[in-house]
Amino acid sequence: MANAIERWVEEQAALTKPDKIHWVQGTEDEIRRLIDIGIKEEKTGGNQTFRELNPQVYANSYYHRSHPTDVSRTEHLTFVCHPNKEDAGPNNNWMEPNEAKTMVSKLFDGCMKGRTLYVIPYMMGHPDSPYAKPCIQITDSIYVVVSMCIMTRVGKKTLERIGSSEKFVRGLHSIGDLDPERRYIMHFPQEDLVMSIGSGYGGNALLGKKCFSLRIASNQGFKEGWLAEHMIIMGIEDKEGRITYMLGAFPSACGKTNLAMIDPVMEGYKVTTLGDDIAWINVGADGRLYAINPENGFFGVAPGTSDKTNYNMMRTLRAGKVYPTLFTNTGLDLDTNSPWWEGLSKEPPKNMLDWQGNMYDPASGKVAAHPNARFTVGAYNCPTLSKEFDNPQGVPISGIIFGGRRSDTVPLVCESFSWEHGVFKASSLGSETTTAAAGAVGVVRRDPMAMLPFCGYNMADYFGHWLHGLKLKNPPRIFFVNWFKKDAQGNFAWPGFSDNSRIIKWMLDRIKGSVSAKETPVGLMPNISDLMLDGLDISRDTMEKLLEIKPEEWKKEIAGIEEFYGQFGERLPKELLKHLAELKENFK
Ligand code: SAT
Ligand code: MN
Repeated sequence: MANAIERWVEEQAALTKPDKIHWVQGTEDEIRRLIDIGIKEEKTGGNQTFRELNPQVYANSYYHRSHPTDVSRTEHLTFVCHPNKEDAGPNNNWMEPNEAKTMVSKLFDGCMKGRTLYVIPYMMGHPDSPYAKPCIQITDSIYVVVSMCIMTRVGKKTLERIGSSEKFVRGLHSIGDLDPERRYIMHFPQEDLVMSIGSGYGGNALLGKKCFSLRIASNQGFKEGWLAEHMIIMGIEDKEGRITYMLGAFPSACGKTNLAMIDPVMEGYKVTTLGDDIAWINVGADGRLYAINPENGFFGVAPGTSDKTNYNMMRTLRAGKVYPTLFTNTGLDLDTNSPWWEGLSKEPPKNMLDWQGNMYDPASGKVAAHPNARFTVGAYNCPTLSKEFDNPQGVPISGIIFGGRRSDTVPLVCESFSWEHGVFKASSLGSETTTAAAGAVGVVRRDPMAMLPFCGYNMADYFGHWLHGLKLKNPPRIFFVNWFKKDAQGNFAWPGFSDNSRIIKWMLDRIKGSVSAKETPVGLMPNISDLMLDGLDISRDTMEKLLEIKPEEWKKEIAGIEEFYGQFGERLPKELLKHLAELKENFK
């Protein structure tokens, strides 16, 4: 008698009609063999899947070029299919579940003819963690299989954990014909099911990532009393060797990964990394929040990453110790056979292919790497990886940092008056858009908790869950940062990167209770004299501007929040309206 996994795989095979079925084990040998197939493979969507890179430069690493239209998440074709439209909320595309399944099933019908169907059993979270979840993904892309082996814990333990149970998260994926018009990412939260076709891009195709660990899992957390969040997890060790764990939420490509691996400028301080993208957060017996990173690797933006901006990530990329490292849609330096991207070095290599495989001409004014070119690398390669990375219980959280990219309005740092006030501020977080999602770049978009594209249910209910759904006795402090404020000349006023640790230091002092803060209309803010600015070439005047609250700007901000809140109607928690009214009052 076949078990539930086998039955489900058989059904999907009957639909997609592959030539072969391959059950992935996730061993080093197997990954090696899959990469070899990908190296030999004549064509996949117009490209060789993998090309071996120079191990002298990046150990154990491979180059991949995607289909030119398949370079980012496609939010407009991503659907959350609750039976009831209102449960998906105004922030999600919605389709009735049966209609959605019928529609995509037609696209899946026979889509794997002549291809291999790979079955990937994987865990999100350490297999020993009570918070981990077993999942099965089916895919027809070797690139996706190898990426999943890097990003998640693939292997037999998942099959053991599922056993004869029906309870596992199902993900059906095919690259289909890579036609952007026939590219759908469908979520069925009622069934813990994702169906994704037409894309090989991380967030669309590695179904353990945004699809499960955020959209489906946030809905599970809503029902079960926990949170699935778009957050980094880091530990900051002070001079006395005490480690304080914090979470940080920023929209994609806002320097989130750099923050997770920051090298503090303060003598004696050290950052340890637990996660750069996703946190699952549960309430412990002591009423505190505990976070685990469900992932096992980093899928980061390459452009802008360098020894200067993120030395620890560069060391991670060069390590090649555990699992191969992938580079996708970067340029390819033909002289050294190594990847290159804007920001890696001042001068581009002389003899280079761009991300589409054409000779790169620096005079063309075009970029060599796609702005959303990515690396995929195993977490154990990270020199700053926390000793607690595999701790099944997770780490206790003392602070949450929210941030966005704002040229004005939002000060460098600010602490909320309370948990509830922090939820209000986080629910109205705004950020200027970047290239990680398809669409216009540089406009302010409200992105609550940096979860707008990832919340798998009505965001009004999600705010309610933050306010009332957790049995919190000991809430962490909530901080808001903006590293991106600009001066009158349009330049960033704050140096950013490792100097951001100075602001983290203030947060640690707040958590310890060793510094006071100023009350302002928008929250608690530092006295400049309490910030560690030694060795930083920044004027008092610039610092004041960075911490300035301009009523004209905030009046606009309030109008923006009101407009954003309007779409939730009656479902929006009253507490948030109360805080909005107070904010308005503060500026009268
Ligand atoms: O692939 S991810 O969705 O994780 C990255 C991104 O596009 O934001
Ligand atoms: Mn992300």
